[in-house]
Amino acid sequence: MKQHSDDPKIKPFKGPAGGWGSVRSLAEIIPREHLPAEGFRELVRQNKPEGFMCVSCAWPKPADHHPFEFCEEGAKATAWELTKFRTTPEFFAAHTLTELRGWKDYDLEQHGRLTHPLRYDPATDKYVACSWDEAFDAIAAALEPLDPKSVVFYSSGRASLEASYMYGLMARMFGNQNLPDSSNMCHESTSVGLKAAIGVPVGTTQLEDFDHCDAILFFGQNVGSNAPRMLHNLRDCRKRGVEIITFNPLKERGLERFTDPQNPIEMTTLSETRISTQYHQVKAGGDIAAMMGIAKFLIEWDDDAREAGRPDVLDHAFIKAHTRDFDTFELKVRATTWDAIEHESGLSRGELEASAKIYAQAKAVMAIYGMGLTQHVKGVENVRMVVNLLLMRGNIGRPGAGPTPVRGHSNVQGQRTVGITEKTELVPVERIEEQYGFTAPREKGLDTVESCRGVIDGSVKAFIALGGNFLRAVPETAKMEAAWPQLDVSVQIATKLNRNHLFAGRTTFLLPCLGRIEQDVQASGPQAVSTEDSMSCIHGSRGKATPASPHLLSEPAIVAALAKRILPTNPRLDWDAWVADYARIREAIEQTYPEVFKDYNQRLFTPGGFWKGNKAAERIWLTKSGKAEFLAPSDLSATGFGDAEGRFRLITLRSNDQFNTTIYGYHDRFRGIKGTRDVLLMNADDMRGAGLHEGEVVALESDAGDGVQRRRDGMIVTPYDIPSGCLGAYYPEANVLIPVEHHAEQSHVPAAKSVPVRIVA
Ligand SMILES: Nc1nc2c(c(=O)[nH]1)N[C@H]1C(S)=C(S)[C@@H](COP(=O)(O)OP(=O)(O)OC[C@H]3O[C@@H](n4cnc5c(=O)[nH]c(N)nc54)[C@H](O)[C@@H]3O)O[C@H]1N2
Ligand SMILES: Nc1nc2c(c(=O)[nH]1)N[C@H]1C(S)=C(S)[C@@H](COP(=O)(O)OP(=O)(O)OC[C@H]3O[C@@H](n4cnc5c(=O)[nH]c(N)nc54)[C@H](O)[C@@H]3O)O[C@H]1N2
Ligand SMILES: [Mo]
Repeated sequence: MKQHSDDPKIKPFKGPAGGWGSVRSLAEIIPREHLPAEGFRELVRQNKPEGFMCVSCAWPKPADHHPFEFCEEGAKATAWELTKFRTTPEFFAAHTLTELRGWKDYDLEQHGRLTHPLRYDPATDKYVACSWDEAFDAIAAALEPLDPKSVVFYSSGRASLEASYMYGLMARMFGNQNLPDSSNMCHESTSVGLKAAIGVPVGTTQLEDFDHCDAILFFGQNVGSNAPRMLHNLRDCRKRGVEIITFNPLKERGLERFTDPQNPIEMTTLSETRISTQYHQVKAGGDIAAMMGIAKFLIEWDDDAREAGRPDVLDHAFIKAHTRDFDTFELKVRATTWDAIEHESGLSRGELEASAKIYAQAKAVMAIYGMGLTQHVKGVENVRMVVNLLLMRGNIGRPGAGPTPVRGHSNVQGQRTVGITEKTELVPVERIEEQYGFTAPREKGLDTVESCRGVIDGSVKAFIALGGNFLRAVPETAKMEAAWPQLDVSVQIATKLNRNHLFAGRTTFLLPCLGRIEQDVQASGPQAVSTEDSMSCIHGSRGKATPASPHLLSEPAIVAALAKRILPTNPRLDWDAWVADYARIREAIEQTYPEVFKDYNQRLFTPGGFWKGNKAAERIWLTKSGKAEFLAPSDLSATGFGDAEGRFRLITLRSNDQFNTTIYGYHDRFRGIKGTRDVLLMNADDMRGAGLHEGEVVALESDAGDGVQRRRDGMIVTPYDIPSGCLGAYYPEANVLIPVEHHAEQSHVPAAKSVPVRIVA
C-alpha cells in the first residue's frame, strides 16, 4: 500500500489535461480503494437529478447532463468515500495517538472509513469504541461548566444545507456565533469584497453565461485539478473562438490544453483543445499590478478615442448610472507608473497591452478566479480590482459577463446561505428569534484566524468540528498542535481518520458519520439532502450506497442528538421530528429564508438545481450607496510584505492527487511529480543564484520578521517554470511556515499564496 517513494520521479508531463492520463489515473485509484461493484453504479449517478451531488468541488451541475457527469477528481472523491477499507476499533487498539502522529496524512486516511464512535482514553493514549449515548452524555457534561463564548463550532464546507442549518442554530441557541467555516480560509475574501463592491457576496454568473461571453479573464485557479468539469465549459467557449487570458505564476496544464476523456473522437484522435489564448506568468501577489496595467491602457485608449472622435472604450453611461468613486480610481490609475506596474506584476507592458486589447474589444467578459487571488494579505483588494475592471466596461449584470469565483467545497457557499457565519448581519436574527422563541447572540463570533488565536492563548476551551481537518488546514501548525491538548473538549465528526483527530483535549470524541453518497434511512424512510453550487443553484442529493458501517449516524442525527443534550427543551423545536424526515428541516429553512428557499421541497430535484437569484445580476446594488463601488487599491502588491535579500514568496499548492488535506496519492501528474510531496519548486535562475542544484535537500524558514521560528526540513529542490522570487510547495505540509497573523486584511483568509520564507541549505 506504500505510495510514498524513496526514489521520487520528477519530469515534465507532456500530455493535456483530461485525456488518457485521466483514464489511467482512475485505473490507478479505483483498484487502490478496492471499490465495491456498487461503487461503479454510484459513479454513473453522480451529479444527476435524483442522483447524488459530487462530494468533490462546487462546480455547477448542468441540467442537460452528460452520460457520465463526473471527472477524474470527482471519481477519486467517490472512490475515497466508498472504499472497501475500514479503520476499526481493532486498528485503534493497535496504535497509540503518539505513534499515529508519526504517520503521513495519506497513510492515516488510507486505512479507510471510521466505523464506531470513539472515546479517547488518556491512560492508554488510544481511542476506544463507545456507545453513542455515552459520547453525547460525556460531551454535554464536559461543555456544561464552560462559558458558552469559549466554545467553537467549526464546519468544513461539505455538510448539507440541512445539517448546516441545524448546526448554526444549535450554536446560536447555545449562546455564540463562533461558527468558523472552511470558507474563512478560502473565498471569504470574495464574500467580503463582492459584498462591499456590488452588494452580493457571491458571483453573478450562471452556466449559460459561457454561451454568451466572448472573452474570459482567468486568475489564480487551477481548473484541471480543482474544478475539472469546468474544462467542458472552457472547451466549448474555445470552439466558439472565445479568448481566454490567464494570469497564473505556474503553467497549469488544465489552463493550457484539454482532451475530453468522455469524448471518444477526441480520445481516439488524440485531439486536444488549447484553452488559454494568452498565458501570463504573473508574480505571486502581482495581480493588482497586472489589472492596474490593463486599466491604464483602457483609460489611455479611451482618452485617444475621445480625441479622435471614435467610440468610447469605457462604458461611461454605465459608470455614471450604476457606479460610485470611479474618479478616485481613475486618478490612482493615471498616477501609477508603468515601471511600478511591470516591477510588481513581473509582466511586460507589451503583455499587458495584449490582454487589454482583447478586453477592450470583447462585448461580454467573465472574470473567473480562485485561491490565487483570495489567499493574499490584499486578497480583498484583488477581488475589488477584478470588479473595477469589469465595471469599467459594464461587464456585470448582462449575459456572458460578471465575476465568477470558483468555490471550493461542494456546499461551502450553501453553508453561508443557511447561517454558518460568525457575522450577525448575514443572518436574519429577528426571524430566527421569532421562529424559535429565543434571544440570539448579537456579538460577532470567532472566525478561523480568531479561533486559532483563541486556541493558542487558551481562551477557546472547546472545539467541535462538523467535518474537516482544522488543525491541518490552518496556519501556524507547530503552535496549534502544541496548544490543542489544553482544550477541555475536542469533538470531531468525520468519515476518515486525519491528523486533527490525533490531538486530544481533556474530553475527546471522534464521531463517525455517513457520507453523502450513502443511503440515509430515518423514521420516515430514505432521506435526501441538498447543497448549493458555486453559481448559487440548489440541488437535491440522494445517497444510495450501503453505509460503511451499521454504527454510523447521519450528520443531522448527530447534531440533533448533541443539541438535545446541550440546549434546554424548546416547545417550538422538535429535533427528533427533523431527523425523522429531512423535509421538515427544509420547511424550517424555507421559513427562515423565504426569498431563497420558496417551495424548497417541491423544487428539490429541479434539473440543474434551482437558482437562488442574485440582485447584482439584475443591476440592483445592495451596497451602502446603492451603487456598485470602485475602489482605488492601497498597494500594487498583494503580498503585504516588502522584498528583501534572500526572501522568497512561497506559494502553497494542491496537487492533482489530493482533496485539501486528504491525500489520494503521490502522483501530481500535470506537474510531472511522482512518489513524493516534499518538493520545493524553484526558478532555475534563482537556483543558480543561490548555488543550489536539482535534488539537493534544503529547509525553508519563515521570514515574517516576527521573531517566531518556523521551519520545514527535507525539501527537494526541483527546477520549475515559476517566476523568479517565487517558490512552490504543497499544502498542508507547508502550513508550518505560515504565521497565524499572515492573513488577508478584512476577510482574515490566511495568506497562503505569498508566504515570506528563506532557504536554508
Ligand atoms: N481535486 C481537488 N479539487 C478541489 C480541491 C482539492 O484539493 N482537490 N479543493 C477544493 C477547494 S476547498 C478549493 S478552495 C478549490 C481550490 O482551487 P484553486 O482555487 O485552484 O486553489 P489552489 O489549488 O490553491 O491553486 C490556486 C492557483 O492559483 C495560482 N496562484 C498562486 N498564487 C497566485 C497569484 O498570486 N496570482 C495568480 N493569478 N495566481 C496564483 C496557483 O499557481 C494555482 O494554479 O478547489 C476545490 N476543488
Ligand atoms: N497553506 C494552505 N492552507 C490552506 C489552503 C491552501 O491553499 N494553502 N486552502 C484552504 C482551503 S481553501 C480550505 S477549504 C481548507 C480546508 O479545510 P477543511 O475543510 O477543514 O479540510 P479537508 O481537508 O477538506 O477535510 C478533510 C476531512 O473531512 C472529513 N470528511 C470528509 N467527508 C466528510 C463528510 O461527509 N462529513 C464529515 N463530517 N466529515 C467528512 C474527513 O475526515 C477528512 O479527513 O484548507 C485551507 N488551508
Ligand atoms: Mo477551499
